[in-house]
Amino acid sequence: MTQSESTPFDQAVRALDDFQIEIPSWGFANTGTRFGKFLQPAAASNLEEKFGDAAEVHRLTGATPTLALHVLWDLPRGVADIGEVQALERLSGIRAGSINPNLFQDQHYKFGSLCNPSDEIRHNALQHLLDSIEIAKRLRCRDISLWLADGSNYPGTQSIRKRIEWLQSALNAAHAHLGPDQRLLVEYKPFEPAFYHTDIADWGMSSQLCRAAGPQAYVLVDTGHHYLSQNIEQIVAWLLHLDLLGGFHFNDRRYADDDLTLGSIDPYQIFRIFHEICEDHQTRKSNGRLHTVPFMIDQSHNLKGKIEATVQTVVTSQELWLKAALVDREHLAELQQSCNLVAAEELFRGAFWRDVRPLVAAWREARGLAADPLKALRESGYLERITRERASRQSAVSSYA
Ligand code: RM4
Ligand code: MN
Ligand code: MN
Repeated sequence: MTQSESTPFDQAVRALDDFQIEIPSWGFANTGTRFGKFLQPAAASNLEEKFGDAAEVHRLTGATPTLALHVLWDLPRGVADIGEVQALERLSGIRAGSINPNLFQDQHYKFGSLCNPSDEIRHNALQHLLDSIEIAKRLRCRDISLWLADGSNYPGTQSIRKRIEWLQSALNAAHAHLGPDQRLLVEYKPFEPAFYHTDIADWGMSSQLCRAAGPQAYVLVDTGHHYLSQNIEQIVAWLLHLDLLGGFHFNDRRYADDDLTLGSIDPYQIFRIFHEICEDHQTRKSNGRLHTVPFMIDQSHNLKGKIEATVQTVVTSQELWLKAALVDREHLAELQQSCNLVAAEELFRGAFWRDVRPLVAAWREARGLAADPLKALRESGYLERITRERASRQSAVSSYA
C-alpha cells in the first residue's frame, strides 16, 4: 500500500507506534545556570527517583521506555553501581539508555580531558571512557554518548594539531573496546565552556574522527550545538547520506546551548529535521540494529516543573513527528522534480500547520493511554506525592551548574 492509499489514522498509528524518544536522568534533577541553581521541591535527588519519574512519563506518553544516564551523576561508583541500576530497571520497567561519560567536571579536567597536554590526565580520561563502555556493556546499552568540554580560551595557548592527534588516538582506543553491538556517539559543540576553540567544534570534525576511529563510531547531533541560523536539517541529510548519523540530543534555544524544551522556540526546525529522517526511512532498506537513529532529549528544566516539562516535550515531539510522517512525499517529490516551488513549499508548510492533535489523541486512546498526558499528570496526584515525599530531603545533587 502506498502512503496515499492508507488513511491518515492508519498512517498515524504506524508513525506513532514507531516513535520513541529517550529522556535524560538529568532532566529530573535540580539544574541551573552558571549564576546559580533554583531548587525545586519535587526534583529527583537520587537514581531511584529519576527512574520513578521516567516511569511516570512513560506511563503517560507510551513513548519513553529508556532513560539516558550520566556516569558521574548516576553511577558515581562506576561498575560497582550496575547492580542498583539493574534493580531499578526491574522495579520501574524503564531500561537504561545511552551511557554518558563525564569528562568535564573533575578538577583535573581544567585544561581538557582526552586532549589535555598531560599524558596522565589523558590516560585517566580514556580510562573513564573505557569504564563507561564497560558499564554500557554490562547494562546491555548499545550507545555511549561522548561529549567533551575540551578546548581553549585564548589563541596560541594550546596546540590545536597536537590535540587532534591525542583525541583521535583516544577515540581509536575506545572504539577497539566496543562490543559488537555497541556504538560510540561523538557529539560536537562550537563553543562553551571553551570560547576560543573547541576540540570537536562541528559535524565535520566529528565525522572525520568517527570515520578514522572505526565503523561503530557515529556523529551525535545536539540541536542546541550550532551557530545561530545554521541549517541543521542539511547537516542531518549529509550525515544520513554518509551513514554517519548516530543520534540526536533534542532541545530548543533562542541564543546558544539554552537547553529549552523541544519546539518551544522553533517547532518548524524540528519538523524539518524529522522530515529528513522520515524521507530516509521511506527510501532506504533497514541496515539493522546498529543503524537505527535514536532520538534523545538533552534539556535542563530550570524553571518549569521537571516532569511537566518532560511530558510536554514528549507530547510536542510526537506531534511534530506525526506532522512530518504525514507529508505526502510522493507528491512532494513530483513537485520538487518539476521545480514547482510554491506548490512544493505549500505542501510542506501545510503539513507543518496541520493540526494533528486529534490524531495523536485517537492513537493514545487506541493504545490505552491518556488522551491528554499533561492533564492526566495533573490529575494523577503524582506531583503532589513526590513534592511531599522529597521536599524534606532536598540535598545537593550532582548535575550541571
Ligand atoms: C553539554 C552536552 C552534553 C550534556 C552536557 C551536560 O552541553 O549537550 O550532551 O551531557 O551538556
Ligand atoms: Mn547534548
Ligand atoms: Mn548541550
